[in-house]
Amino acid sequence: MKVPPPLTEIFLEHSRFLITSHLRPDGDAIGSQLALAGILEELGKEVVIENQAPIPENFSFLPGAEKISPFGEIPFHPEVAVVLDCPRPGRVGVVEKHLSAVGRLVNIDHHVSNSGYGDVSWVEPGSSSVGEMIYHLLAPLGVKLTRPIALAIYVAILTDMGKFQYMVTPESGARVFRLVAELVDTGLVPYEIYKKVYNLYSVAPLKFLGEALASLEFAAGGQIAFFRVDREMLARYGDGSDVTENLISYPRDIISTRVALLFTELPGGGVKVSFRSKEPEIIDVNRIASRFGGGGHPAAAGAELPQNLDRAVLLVLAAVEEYLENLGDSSGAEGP
Ligand SMILES: [Mn+2]
Repeated sequence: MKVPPPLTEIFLEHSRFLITSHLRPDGDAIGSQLALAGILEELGKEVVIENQAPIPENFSFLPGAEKISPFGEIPFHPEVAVVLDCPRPGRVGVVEKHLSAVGRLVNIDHHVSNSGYGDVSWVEPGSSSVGEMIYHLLAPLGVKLTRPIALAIYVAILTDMGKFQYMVTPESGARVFRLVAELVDTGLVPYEIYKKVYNLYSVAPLKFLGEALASLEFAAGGQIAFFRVDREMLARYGDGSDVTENLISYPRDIISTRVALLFTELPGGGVKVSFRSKEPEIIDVNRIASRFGGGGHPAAAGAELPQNLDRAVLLVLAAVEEYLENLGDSSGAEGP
């Protein structure tokens, strides 16, 4: 993984930075933002992190979390805006209004669907997470790995790799585990981090999970497993963003399932669709999601549809079924 020299230069030459990431931030969005902010502060830079929404509660234990401010007034005029983990700049939501006022835009991402926007763009589709990419900024910028930076990168990798499940080759597995070992060497306790990130002791996500699992549906002879979560169901379990987080990982353990889908009705209308592929080399869900204006990775992607829930389910199921039918016989049953 090689950091483009113009990126190193932009971080060294400027002194005021705005960092942002995508709507409904996950562990990689939050972790990579805090890690980059930590690195820039070690260099004596002024940094503000601005997201559309406040930090999710399960990430608020991270050092520096109080630096993440919701959209509003920025205390200084940034020279450089850095967008993390966003295939398109529009994914940042209302913060996009502030991006246009900043002279230089930097795009750091690992989504294969990234459009390459920005004055400086660094995209590594083979990276586990943006957090892993941020780690590689340390050496060229001459910053030592501190425990708070290591913790932020650890959470980015832990969450984007589904608790270290998704490294799909020996090479990526060894690379990520070596990096994680170095992070843990700063004094991290993996079990303590796991408990904080995954809300081990809260009741609502478990009750929600029970109801959702009981309503799991199938299509294409069991090859597709999907959940539909409507607003009424979400309302019964709080705000919903953290209760739906891990739902989609469950159908992957069903033998017949090749693609898992989660349809979540959005408060403002429309439907968020999450796609997961158990065989990303054969079934590239980024390609299916991109047909609906979304994108992501071959193994995990997302899209938002303007239709109502039932209509969105029909449209997406038809697209996935067509994709499966077009795979032909040769690639069919032989998953990885
Ligand atoms: Mn990510």
